[in-house]
Amino acid sequence: MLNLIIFGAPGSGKGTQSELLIKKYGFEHVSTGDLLRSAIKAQSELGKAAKQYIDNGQLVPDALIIGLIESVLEERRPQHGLILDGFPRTIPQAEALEELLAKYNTRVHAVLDLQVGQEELVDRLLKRGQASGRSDDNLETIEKRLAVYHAQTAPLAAYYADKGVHHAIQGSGALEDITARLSQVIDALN
Ligand code: B4P
Repeated sequence: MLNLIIFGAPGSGKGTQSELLIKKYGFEHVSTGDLLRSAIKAQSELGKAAKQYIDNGQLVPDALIIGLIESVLEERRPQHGLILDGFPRTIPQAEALEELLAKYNTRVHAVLDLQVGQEELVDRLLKRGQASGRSDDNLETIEKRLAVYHAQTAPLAAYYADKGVHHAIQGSGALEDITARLSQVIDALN
């Protein structure tokens, strides 16, 4: 089974396309953003620690995220195939993921990097903010999240290109066209 990372800037469609791919292929979905928002809602220790970072547009510290992923992988055995959505977001997270997957004798098979222009990203997130009221979808926080993405997360594209698993995917346009582009890569791996 395949372990995929769906990668891209905030608003690039990671969550949206993950859901469509799960319907099509039946992967397990692991979204660190969703897990953190659930932890905040449940007012768990993790949620309390994560809230201030998310509301400020910053990344939650690596140690917290890596601990979270470790327990999720224990629960949902990676042999069944995963879509990791929003993780890893830093080089230390990527290194930790490699070690964790190796424990299950598996690895990252592909990184699907959704590429969308900056203006469109801001536009999508502002629209979502109006509809969902998500605390980090306001202009000031969106701009911070995009800056954090460029500084801390975008370097992962080169990290995974070096490993031969990075795929750049045009992330603008109709949802089904983007799913078709992602599927081409997945089908070629299968
Ligand atoms: P996430 O929940 O991962 O938030 P995100 O990067 O903004 O992406 P999201 O999944 O929500 O949006 P999508 O691209 O699907 O993380 C939130 C916060 O949690 C982070 O800022 C950070 O603080 C923390 N966090 C999470 N993971 C972490 C980690 N590993 N390490 C440290 N901190 C972490 O975009 C969706 C929007 O675009 C939707 O509104 C959708 O309708 C729209 N859209 C999608 N496709 C479209 C299309 N083709 N055309 C038009 N609109 C489209």
